[in-house]
Amino acid sequence: MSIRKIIAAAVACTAAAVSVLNMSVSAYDPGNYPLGTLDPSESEIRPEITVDMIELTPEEAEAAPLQTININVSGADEKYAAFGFHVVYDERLIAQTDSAGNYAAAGEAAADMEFRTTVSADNTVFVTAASTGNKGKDGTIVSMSFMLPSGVKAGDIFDVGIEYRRAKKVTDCFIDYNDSEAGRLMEAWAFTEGVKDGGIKIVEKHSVPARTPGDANCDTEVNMADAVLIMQALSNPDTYGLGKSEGITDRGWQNADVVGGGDGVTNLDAQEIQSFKLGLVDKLE
Ligand SMILES: [Ca+2]
Ligand SMILES: [Ca+2]
Repeated sequence: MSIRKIIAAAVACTAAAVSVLNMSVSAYDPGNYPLGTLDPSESEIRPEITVDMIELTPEEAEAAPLQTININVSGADEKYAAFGFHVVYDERLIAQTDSAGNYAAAGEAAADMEFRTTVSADNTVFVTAASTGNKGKDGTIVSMSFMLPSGVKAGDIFDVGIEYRRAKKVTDCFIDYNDSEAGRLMEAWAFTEGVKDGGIKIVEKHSVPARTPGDANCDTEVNMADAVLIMQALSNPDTYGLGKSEGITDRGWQNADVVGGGDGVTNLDAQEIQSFKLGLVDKLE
């Protein structure tokens, strides 16, 4: 398919979509995608198209009401030649334009593609990009900026979602350069399984990640390095102690206390982690 044809189809789609604009902001509905005989589970390429979900406290939102939301692709590095879809956002958000009047910018993963955006109606921005070859990469493909209203409070959610739309001969797309069977399956997967909506969520305070018993260095794994860090923190607290730049963190300290009924971090905790790694202890708590 030629680049002109792809872009023409995508842009024409925008015009057509205006006539079916009686939609609300909602989570992506995979039922919109016409599968026909395609079975997405047969697709070897399984792209995810993910919209950032940003969490802010009311104070943070007040201090920085202008927020950038990225749309990211994974699982399709150099597998796609063109994409087109509709970004629908909460009507309380005000989408920002750049100096040329564009409502969205290409991300680095779409840097080698020809990128376009248009506004098809209130709260909806159509984004499309196409290239001569499968030049679409994994990473951020689209960035948009939104202004939050003032006076937001905890519990407020401002959705930013992706919608697949089609009208007559023109449709949204996520396709490869040769318009191959594998590419058709890829598109079917992307629009039925791969879309993850996002937006801006106002929270009372940021959630603290759950404690991982034994993970003293907070790298998400429990291994001998954690036992070593505990022993270092105890024997050389000036370098490895709590609060030192190379030292154990608050969270790591909480993770480290795995034995002794909350008696604090001692060499017995390091030993317990070693025993766990040797299979002598079933579980750390
Ligand atoms: Ca660790
Ligand atoms: Ca302990």
